[in-house]
Amino acid sequence: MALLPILTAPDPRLKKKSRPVGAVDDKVRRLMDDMLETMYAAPGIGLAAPQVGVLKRVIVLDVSDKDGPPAPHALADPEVVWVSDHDNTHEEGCLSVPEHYADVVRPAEVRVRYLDRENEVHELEADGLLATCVQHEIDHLDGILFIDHISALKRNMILRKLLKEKKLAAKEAVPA
Ligand code: GNR
Ligand code: NI
Repeated sequence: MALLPILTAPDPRLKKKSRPVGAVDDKVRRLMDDMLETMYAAPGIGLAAPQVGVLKRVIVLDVSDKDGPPAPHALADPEVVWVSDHDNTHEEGCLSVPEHYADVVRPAEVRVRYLDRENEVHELEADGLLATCVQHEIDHLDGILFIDHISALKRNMILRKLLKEKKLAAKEAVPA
C-alpha cells in the first residue's frame, strides 16, 4: 500500500475525462487499495483516481460513521443508471479544493452500476450523503469539480485564491 499525492485545483489533469478500465485486474486493485489508504489518511469520505493524477475511471468512498465499523467501497467504471426526480442540497468540500465549501444541488437518490474489486458487476442504490459523495466522485471522472456546480463568480473567487496559494508555495519552496 502507498500514500499518493493529491492534486489541487487549478490543475489541467483535474479537468480531463478519465478512461474506462474495462476490467479490474491486479494493477487496478492496487490503485483501489492505494486510493483507500490515501482517502483515509487525508481524511476524506471519497476519492477519485484523477485526484491522484491517474486518469482512470476508479473511485473509492466510505461514508460510514467514524464511531462505527468502516465501510470501504471501491468502484471501477461507475455509471449512473437511474436518478430520482427530487433533488437534495448538501454542503460539499473536496480534497482538491482545500478549505472551500459550498452548497450543491444534485438528485437525492441514484443507482450506480460498477465493477467491484473482484471485477464483478454490481449496483449500488444510494441516498443521503452516499448519493452526494458518489455523484461528486463520478463528476471527477468527467473533469467536473463541485465548484463547477456553483456560480461563476464564487468559482472564480475560489480558483484565484487557490492559484495565489500555489504560487506562494512554489516561491517558498525555491527561495530567490
Ligand atoms: O472528503 C470529502 N467530503 C465531502 C463532503 C461533502 C461532499 C463531498 C465530499 S467528497 C470529499 C473528498 C473528495 O474530494 N472526493 O473527491
Ligand atoms: Ni472531490
